[in-house]
Amino acid sequence: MSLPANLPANLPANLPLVLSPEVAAARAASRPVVALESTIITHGMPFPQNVETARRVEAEVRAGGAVPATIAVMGGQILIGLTDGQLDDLGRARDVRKLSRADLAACLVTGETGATTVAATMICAHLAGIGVFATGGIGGVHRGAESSFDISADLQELAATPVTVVAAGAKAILDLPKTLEVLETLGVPVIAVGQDDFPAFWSRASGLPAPLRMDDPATIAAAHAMRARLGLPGGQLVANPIPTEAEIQREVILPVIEAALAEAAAHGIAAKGVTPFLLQRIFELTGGRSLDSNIALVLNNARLAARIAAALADMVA
Ligand code: PSU
Repeated sequence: MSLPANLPANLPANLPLVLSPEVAAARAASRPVVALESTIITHGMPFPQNVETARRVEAEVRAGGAVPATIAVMGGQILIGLTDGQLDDLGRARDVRKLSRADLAACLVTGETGATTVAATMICAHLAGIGVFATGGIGGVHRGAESSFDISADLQELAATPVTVVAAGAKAILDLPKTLEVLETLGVPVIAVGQDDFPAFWSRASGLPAPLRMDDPATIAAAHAMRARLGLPGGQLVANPIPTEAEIQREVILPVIEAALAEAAAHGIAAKGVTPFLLQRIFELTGGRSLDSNIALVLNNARLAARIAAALADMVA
């Protein structure tokens, strides 16, 4: 395997990692970088809103004083920071693999194109020395998990990999009480921002208290650094509620979720297919409103992640 020319000196040289020149320069100078995932582009939103949103999210990170690093797998390499053309190709592509911890290495070996989920993005961000990552909502414990055993690998990754993930909570299609229970069991700090309630993706409130609350990005960055000093593995989940003007009230979205779940069950949708199917059906059933909310919450998360990354960089400097 050829060595990427633009690796900073402090990264192991045999990794199949290619940092964009902008990300490599920021890393080398210890300037703030925010990782961004690509499954939200390929499996979470329709074209062309997916590409438009990815660009707006990157712009939001830049406006917050950090460098965006959108992560995907192409041609046997993990790309940390995509060009505009690569972003567009990914947004239009079909049959892109949805990569989690289990299939990241396989995709690198076969040379297929793969989009990274929260779990895979955390792994790649950590390999590239990036500590902060913004997404929409993490995966979690699916409803009916007591018989299906469908629990997202994102939860286990939060327990294993030291990256702070900024999300609008977990997607409300999930069983949120069980998701919080598993996060507690795994020792993952769940930190609500600006409120006590754990946010529910399209809605600000879930009716469930978050275990921790921190309203200041510098405190979140300090907690990230403290975990490293203590030698604790794993990251933090920063649960940032959707802006009020963009939220869909729980009583409005819950019946829509129930309808989409019933359809998924009737069609026998399982495993990796469940979340993309539900997001698409909820988009259709809300006449596109769920997508507008999803876009607003991702932009909001990118803004906060940039501030946390900046605070972390200040601590390192
Ligand atoms: N956030 C969004 N939309 C998405 C996702 C996050 O706003 O589609 C993706 C993330 O990549 C996350 C995945 O890891 O959904 C969860 O998939 P699953 O439930 O199959 O683990």
